[in-house]
Amino acid sequence: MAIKDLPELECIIPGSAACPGCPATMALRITLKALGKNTIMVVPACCTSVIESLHPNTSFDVPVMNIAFEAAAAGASGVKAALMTQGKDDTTVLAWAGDGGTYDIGIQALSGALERQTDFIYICYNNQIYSNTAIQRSGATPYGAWTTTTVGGKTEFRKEMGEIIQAHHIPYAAQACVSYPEDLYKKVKKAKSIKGPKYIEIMAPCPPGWRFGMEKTVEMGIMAVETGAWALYEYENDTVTFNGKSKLILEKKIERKPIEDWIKQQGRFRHLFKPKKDVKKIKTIEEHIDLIWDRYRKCYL
Ligand SMILES: Cc1ncc(C[n+]2csc(CCOP(=O)(O)OP(=O)(O)O)c2C)c(N)n1
Ligand code: SF4
Repeated sequence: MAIKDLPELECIIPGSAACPGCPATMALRITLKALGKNTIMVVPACCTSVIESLHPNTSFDVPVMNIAFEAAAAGASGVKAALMTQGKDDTTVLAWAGDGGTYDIGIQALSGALERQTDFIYICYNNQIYSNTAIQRSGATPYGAWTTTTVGGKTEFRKEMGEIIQAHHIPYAAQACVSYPEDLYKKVKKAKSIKGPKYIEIMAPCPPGWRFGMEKTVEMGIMAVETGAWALYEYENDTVTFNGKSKLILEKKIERKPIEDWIKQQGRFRHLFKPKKDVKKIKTIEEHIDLIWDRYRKCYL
């Protein structure tokens, strides 16, 4: 599929409150092209709850229920139950949350909904920070990254959310990236065709949060995949299948690019290069990515 073959349907109409170059809005456009208008979204506190509605206007052309930060998956479970009571089985329920609302505060509601086999799609757009409240660290923030709560660079590694999701043995999960819209579209379409809980996580490079120019969002996502900082894969029936460049990296058909190529373009890692290059910390980041890929190879090859 080529990008020109994506449906013309637009459920995110012009005039949103997103920053220029916003990955969340790009991901939403593609997701809703795949799901169509018969979708009800449940959105906790995050950038999207601002993007969607500066009262009295909205740029969303699907119904949205805003809910407390920790409650996206619980709210979606309630919406699904209400629809079932009304015999409306064909409406897709989509919980849409940031990484703060997923990895951290919303994880117990998410785990509960997955365990209850709720028939819904949960999408986490992962910009690796709490961006709506001005860039605090989350469980998804990578080691070494500056945020307003990790001023010298984060000292912990990011959580492996994909492995936590897989431990729930749900019918479908996937990792995608906003820079690969056709791949994202196909993964959302597949999720829509499967009954039960589905989880998709979308890498979403955020220009103000990561400190790069707004024209570079797509490039930052491509670099995340090509350096191995992010992997594209699908999880189905307890089997993980890598795709795109991630498959080639997994099978060692190509070398992943050095992490420095990616982080040196982001102001959140500037302290690792100026005033002096912090070779030790950059090596720590590189070695940790190698460790993750070694684990992927052991588990999934
Ligand atoms: C219980 C609670 N704590 C804190 C907040 C303030 N708050 C609103 S949005 C947000 C950050 C959300 O981060 P994330 O889920 O990563 O989404 P993003 O902002 O990056 O889109 C925070 C901390 C809140 N609304 N509710
Ligand atoms: S801070 Fe980042 S995620 Fe939030 S609206 Fe701006 S670009 Fe989008």
